[in-house]
Amino acid sequence: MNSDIKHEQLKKWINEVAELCQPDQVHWCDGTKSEYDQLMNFAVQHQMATPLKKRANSFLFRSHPSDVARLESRTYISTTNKEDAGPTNIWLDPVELKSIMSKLYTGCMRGRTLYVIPFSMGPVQSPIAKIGIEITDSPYVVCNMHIMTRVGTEVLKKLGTNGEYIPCLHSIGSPLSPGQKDSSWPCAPLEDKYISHFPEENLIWSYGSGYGGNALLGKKCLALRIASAMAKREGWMAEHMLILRLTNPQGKIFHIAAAFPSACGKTNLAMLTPVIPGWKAECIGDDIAWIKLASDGKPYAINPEYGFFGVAPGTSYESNSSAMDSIKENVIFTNCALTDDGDIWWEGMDGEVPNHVIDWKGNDWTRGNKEPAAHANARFTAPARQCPVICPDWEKVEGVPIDIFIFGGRRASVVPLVHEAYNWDHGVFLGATASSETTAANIGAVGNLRRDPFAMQPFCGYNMGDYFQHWLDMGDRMGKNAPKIFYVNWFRKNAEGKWLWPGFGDNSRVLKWMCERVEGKTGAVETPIGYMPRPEDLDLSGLNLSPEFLTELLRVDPVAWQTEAADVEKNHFVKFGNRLPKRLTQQLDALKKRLGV
Ligand code: SAT
Ligand code: MN
Repeated sequence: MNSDIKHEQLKKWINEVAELCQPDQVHWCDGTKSEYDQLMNFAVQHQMATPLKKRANSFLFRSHPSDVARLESRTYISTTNKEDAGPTNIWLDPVELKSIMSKLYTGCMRGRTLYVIPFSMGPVQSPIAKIGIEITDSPYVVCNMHIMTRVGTEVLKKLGTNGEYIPCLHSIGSPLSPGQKDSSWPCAPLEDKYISHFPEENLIWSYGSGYGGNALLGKKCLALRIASAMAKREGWMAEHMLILRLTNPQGKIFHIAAAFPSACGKTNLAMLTPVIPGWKAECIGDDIAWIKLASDGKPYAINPEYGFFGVAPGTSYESNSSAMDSIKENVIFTNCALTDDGDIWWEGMDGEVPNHVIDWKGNDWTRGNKEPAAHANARFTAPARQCPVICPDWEKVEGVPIDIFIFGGRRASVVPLVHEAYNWDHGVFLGATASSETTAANIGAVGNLRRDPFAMQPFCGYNMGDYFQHWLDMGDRMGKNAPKIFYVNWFRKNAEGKWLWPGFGDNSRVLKWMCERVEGKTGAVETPIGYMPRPEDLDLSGLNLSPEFLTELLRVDPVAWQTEAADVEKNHFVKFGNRLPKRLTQQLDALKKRLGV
């Protein structure tokens, strides 16, 4: 196939990388099913994957116990000036970082195949789409990329002889000497792992990890970190947002884009089954939105991905039946448990807990074992087209017009079920001060409260202060077409530690209120933190929610919010120095005034 490639610069880059990494051979991916099947056969033969008897064309992989999630502590934004990476990113000088990594890359693919994956983020013909070329030595990565992105010949055709692409270099960092037996999940030790971004030259270098966002470089690395920097330069938005279409009983359509941190229920909200009669929900994307202003002045969003890389534990017919129906066949499972009859299992799945499974580490596990059988960040990789509620317009090249932005996170206390921004600047303030308890999607402590602005803390490829300004600028450009902005918290608990809100399909009640706010059809009260629904403004019919729970869900505690405001001022905004837009300081002052501080 190499001889068919007409893009001289691309061939040159591949040759240079091959010389550096010294693979046994080079394979150009064509994205076909037979290519996928061959790679899966290879993985099965080498005991890297287990075919599942109960799910057609589906496979289970178990990762190395040290390589189970994104690694924020080894993720770098490498810009000429440190200030351009900003206070929320880890920075290294590009010359230094490239020198360290070039040494690691030297000979790192010995005994392996170098795969060249031409992929498109977004429908190939979409004016919003971007092309990437990932080089990897991991068949697991190639198969995942087949599902998560549009891969192959069509992409190369679009690239032509001199089209632009984003180079994404990946190696698991585990060369094989002649005759050496491979392990089932080769990877490099922690101190050699690097997930590096050079936004000034749209370049990604990743080394040492084979897991998720560290290795499937189209996702967080390209579609968020590099794309956010491109979007800033080019006047569009790359956001960590699901995209959802809601249709009300009168047939009016609303599009919602919602940002929540990793493992906070984006996939569940993206596929929700409304509990309120007559409302319909359809999924467009579950993780990333690329948004451009069209000639009508409205923001249009596409989902740049082609599949779902969803958190498995907790997914069930009860919590997300559409996700369960999306994963019946053609799925890659990672770090789930294996049942005795050849199916997968995880904590929170419907039905009985099995008596015996093989756990994610490959060991026998029996019911009652204190350790979970599936890793908390176990994942399924499934084609988006298999989702029963995928929107017929999910691949529309021009995207869908966004009416509502939502921000949120996991907060056991303080933050009420929902509040609405007073205006665009206030909405940007809500995004900029978003906070959440950390989850297993990143290697590190779980449950720690942190600021996660716009759910982009791990994914913004430049100075977050400049990113805040970009949001303000986009609002100025949109004017009256700017979507309304809301903030939600599905995770508030009572004093006994019980969830106050049922979540999942019942979240449609909150979305209904938002749509009615957009239409000017329902009421709200002004509170120090924003507009909020009165109990009678929410459609709670058929929900058995105690009045005490409802009161607590909608309660704004001024003292707790004074503490929040002080935390924003002293521990958060202060980090951004002169890159913090004045308009956000004004929003903080206005909040403090409303709180009587
Ligand atoms: O591993 S990923 O980065 O793709 C998943 C996530 O953190 O959202
Ligand atoms: Mn995500």
